[in-house]
Amino acid sequence: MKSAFLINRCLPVLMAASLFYSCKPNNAGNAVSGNAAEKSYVAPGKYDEFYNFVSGGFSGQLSVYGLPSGRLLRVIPVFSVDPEKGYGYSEESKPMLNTSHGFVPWDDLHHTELSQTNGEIDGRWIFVNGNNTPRVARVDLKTFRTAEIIELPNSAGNHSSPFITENTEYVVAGTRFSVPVGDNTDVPISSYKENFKGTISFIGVDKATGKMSLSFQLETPGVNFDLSHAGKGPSHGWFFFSCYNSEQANTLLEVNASQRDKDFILAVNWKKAEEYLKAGKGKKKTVRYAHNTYDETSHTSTSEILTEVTSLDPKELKDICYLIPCPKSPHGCDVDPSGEYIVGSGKLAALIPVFSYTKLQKAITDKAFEGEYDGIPVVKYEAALYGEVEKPGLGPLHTEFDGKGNAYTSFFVSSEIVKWNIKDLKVLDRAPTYYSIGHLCIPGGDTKKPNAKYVIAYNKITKDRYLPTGPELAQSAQLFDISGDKMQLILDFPTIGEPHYAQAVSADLIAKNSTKFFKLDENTNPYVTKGEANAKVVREGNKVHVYATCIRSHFAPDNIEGIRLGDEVYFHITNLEQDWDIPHGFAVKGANNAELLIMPGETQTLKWVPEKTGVVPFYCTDFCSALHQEMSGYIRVSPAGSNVPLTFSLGKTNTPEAPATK
Ligand code: RUQ
Ligand code: CUA
Repeated sequence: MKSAFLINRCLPVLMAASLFYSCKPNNAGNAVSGNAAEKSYVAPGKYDEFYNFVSGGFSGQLSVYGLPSGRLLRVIPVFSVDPEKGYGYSEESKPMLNTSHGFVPWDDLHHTELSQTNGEIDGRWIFVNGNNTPRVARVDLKTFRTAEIIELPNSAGNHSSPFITENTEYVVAGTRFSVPVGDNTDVPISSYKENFKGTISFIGVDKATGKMSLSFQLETPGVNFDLSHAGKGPSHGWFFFSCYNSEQANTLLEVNASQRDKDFILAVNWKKAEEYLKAGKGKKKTVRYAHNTYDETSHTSTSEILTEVTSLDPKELKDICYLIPCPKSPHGCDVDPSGEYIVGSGKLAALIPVFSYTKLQKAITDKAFEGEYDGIPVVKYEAALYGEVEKPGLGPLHTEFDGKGNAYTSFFVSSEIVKWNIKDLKVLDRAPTYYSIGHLCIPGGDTKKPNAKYVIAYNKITKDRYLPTGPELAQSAQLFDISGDKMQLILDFPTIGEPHYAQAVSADLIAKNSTKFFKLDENTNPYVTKGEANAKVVREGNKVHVYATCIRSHFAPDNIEGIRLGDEVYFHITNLEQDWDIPHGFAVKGANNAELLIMPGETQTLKWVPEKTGVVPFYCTDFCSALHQEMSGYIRVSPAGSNVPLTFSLGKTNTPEAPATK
């Protein structure tokens, strides 16, 4: 009844204007059930059962919530600078944001993918994508810090990323915007069809260390790759990518890229691609991309620029890529836990097609092709189709699975989650979301072993759901209990930035491995100071290196004189604490960057270029002890050429022979 109403109400809008407005569910009231508070309540001092890693969208960061409480546990800086933590501001972390375009302090983070072993979440790392300046990052789940960022050449709008294979062999990244590739990229935009290409990057992941390397790229037709998922179980060895703009339009895409009834899912046989690579069928291409790694013993990142990638051409290597027609402008591309069913979600389609891996293989063997698209064989729709979910809702985006034979699909336009059965394709339940859901997540919901206790909706629009905060309102997550037959809304909570994909995992898998502090003995930072006795200030030309320590509740040294205008001062601060949860902060008046937040056992460096003479205080910004307010010091800046000697001290008056300068 309701869905028919919504379809009637929304469809004309959708079709007539080709716009992608969303409808507000008509019963958008208080749909929370009676025992909701009980189900989402986690008593003070008690731990949550799940970690929920939620993309921050245009915040560029990754946030971590506890479930079922919805409590925000942490924001992990990844692609955007974070003055709170000194990320992108400390000398040690700046190289993390280096790219072939130089230092890039922001990105748009869309998707999360936890590392897997045998198709199950292993709790070691989480990968995330940077959409704008194409990058993939790996976050270490021992430290909850960004460990590595790799840039992707020949890519733009790195959206179809970072999806992984069942043993984390590869992380993939398909380009959303096709771009001119090769030596001359200064071409007319109107030459799109001839000069613009898509690419799919396969990033290899080292089993032991997680270290990423760009293994190879596939050069593809100039379409827009949107999302993807790897095969699993029987379909392990294959990857599936949705794409839109098979029209290859380059202007007014909302109209011109919505012409065809069907776009495609690209099926990639990556095991075959590996064989061709081994057989030397790849072509080396000259490119430029940055690869940045953070080392947790030196607490320092390094950035290198790499210049080569191996490219495979599926037009020549015929049996790597096949296209499956998929209605219409598909977004999500999701593979069920068995690995047999591939679900395409056409944003403008009024049904959900479910493809069969077995049928696809047969179609390929039988050459059941309807032709070629840009040199890639196109499998007949019916030959790969398992069946269609009819009238599921409007604007399907993403699907997750419960491991009990059911799928949960998000519908942006009709603003709901719809539960349906994979075998008989019947709709079983629907629940409104407030409002306009994008992604959704079931813990392990894209793996072989979902943990179907909850589904979480990540909503684009909140309108009247929270107290107004001016023109900009929070996005939100909504938690549903799915342990019974019907979805039951039990909580909603605002999120940071715009949440796209998110993943959740049982806390047991991660909490026990969490680092408590860094061992000072193991600190190999070149500027470490392993005790107050070693604190010093050293001048090298106009560079002054302050080797300082901090421990409750003082810095050593805390008085420094002999700095001159024109100097660059590097405060290398080592936190001597060896205890959990005792960071110290460091901030200097007038510094034009940020604070440092230094973890126990760690060394971090703040660069400061004084721009006027005088005495400048510095202090600890993190309330670390009863005498935190006393944790401060002074640094004296004299004119260029001044003869004030360089001195430093703690607990005694600074050199009496240093007179005030006029
Ligand atoms: S995309 S809904 Cu990157 Cu679906 Cu956000
Ligand atoms: Cu250290 Cu406050």
